[in-house]
Amino acid sequence: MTKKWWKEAVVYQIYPRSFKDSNGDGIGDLRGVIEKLDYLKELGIDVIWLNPCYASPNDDNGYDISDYYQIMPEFGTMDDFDELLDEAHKRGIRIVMDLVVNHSSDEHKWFIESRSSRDNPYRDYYIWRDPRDGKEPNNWGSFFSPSAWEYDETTGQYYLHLFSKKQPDLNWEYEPLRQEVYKMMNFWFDKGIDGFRMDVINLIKKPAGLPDSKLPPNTAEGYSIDPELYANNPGLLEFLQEMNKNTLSKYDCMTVGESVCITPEIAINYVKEDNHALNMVFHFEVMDLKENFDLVRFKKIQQKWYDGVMKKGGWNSQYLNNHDQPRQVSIFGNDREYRIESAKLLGTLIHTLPGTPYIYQGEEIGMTNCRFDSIDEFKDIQAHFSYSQMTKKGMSSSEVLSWLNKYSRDHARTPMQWDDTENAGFTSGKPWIKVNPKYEKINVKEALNDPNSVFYHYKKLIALRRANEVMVYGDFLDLTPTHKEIYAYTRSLNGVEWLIALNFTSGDKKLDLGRSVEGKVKLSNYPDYLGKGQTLNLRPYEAVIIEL
Ligand code: TEU
Ligand code: CA
Repeated sequence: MTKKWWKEAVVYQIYPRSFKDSNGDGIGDLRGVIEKLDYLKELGIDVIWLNPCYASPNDDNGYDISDYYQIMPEFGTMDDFDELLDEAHKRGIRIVMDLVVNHSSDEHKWFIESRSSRDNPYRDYYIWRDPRDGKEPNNWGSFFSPSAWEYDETTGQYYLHLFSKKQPDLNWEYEPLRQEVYKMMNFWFDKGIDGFRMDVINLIKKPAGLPDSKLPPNTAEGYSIDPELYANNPGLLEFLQEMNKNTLSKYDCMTVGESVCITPEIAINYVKEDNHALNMVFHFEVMDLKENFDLVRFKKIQQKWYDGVMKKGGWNSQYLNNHDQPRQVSIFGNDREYRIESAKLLGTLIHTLPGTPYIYQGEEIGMTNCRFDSIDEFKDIQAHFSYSQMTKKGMSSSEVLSWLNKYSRDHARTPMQWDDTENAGFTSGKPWIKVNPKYEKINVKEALNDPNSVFYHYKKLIALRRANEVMVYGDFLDLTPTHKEIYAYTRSLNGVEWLIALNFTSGDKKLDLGRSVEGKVKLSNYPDYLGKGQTLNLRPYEAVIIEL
């Protein structure tokens, strides 16, 4: 396995809007990130992935970019960005930006031009089609609105938008558009950034002829949202390779491509080193378990991605939450009696499974889901779309609210909890979104004062990874593929063998592993270790790393 810094790194994701507000307008900003760099240095992370901070009307919080060369004024200026990059680099922290090029904002100058007339030079930057029988060109549904098509009076055609109607899809078939994207990427690389997380990158190639979806309608209005049809279309790899040749290959950078509906069989083509496309992808297979977690299925997913990607010359990512997902401790752990233990267990899991671990802001202090009391408290466009779809399909508004209270993207977007002062120390003004009332107990200040906090467990995990190649390059062997409650596996490299044993339940569990479980404890979320001979003896949410 070739050695690369991005395989050894731990990435910390920052959602700038909710991280730290430096000027009291209630919105997190880049100077807020600068203020907290020493905190991140203390944690020990290697890379920051910054969610979009480009100019945007914020229909989808920055995933609708109106100028790829400008910083969103609410977040600061280009000088602030340059300073952030510089200050991060001084501390040995790299910065990865979000690349959102499946779509732009409808307020981008390309789209304003494009929609102005059929023969405008920018017309083909987007995907325009004639009406079919006076209606949409096909039956596609959008992730954020019923139809994926919006009619534009000026030119009498529809444009495609897989997300909101303020996020028109870019036309990757058109070479000048592709060259504009590469130029823009090189602009950021030349500033010194260290890579890109690529938003829904496997949607940029549309299926030839834009055929109707064969799925039965799945929106209340009769359209079919069909991610499988939109994703991984023939020709995508060639686009990624062209991008690599024109941009990525010229820099020492890392890339991670967010990819919907992706399997290891498909992903290996994008991330195999010899294919010169991406370094790794984010897949959704683990996230798909969130409404019905099943440890055996989770293990199968890990095994499949290890065999199908890591063993075949590619690399994986490991994450359990991000800005689009509920808080991991509320979904995969126990955010009540065992919040601390289970938060540490989940951290141990993603740092010891094969692949690059991604921490989402607040995860390192065990932040939980928030309670939202009415639909108005939700800020996310997707929450409002789900609310309207689910109520149209017959759910009561209280049923939808309780669903959103588990799964909304806004759980990740409540402000980072810095201390127990008003608004969790996030802002001196009025926060743009509700602060989770649990901040009085769960906050950074508290965590830093408690040697047993989730924070220090993460800090130790990161330090262990830095000091022990076995955590990065070690072979992975699942010892308990069918066990529903305990996950035990080894990582081994050059004669060093580590056993990782995790109890996913709130009960005491014993298990005869059929091989020795004794050795030196490298890290645990309990003060002692009860494993003897061949028998694991784990307390609720116990997570141990043993050097055998
Ligand atoms: O997310 C892509 C995506 O598939 C999400 O809409 C996902 O289905 C959902 O959030 C899971 O509940 C990316 C970005 O991460 C997201 O924030 C953007 O809204 C979206 O693309 C459009 O740019
Ligand atoms: Ca601010």
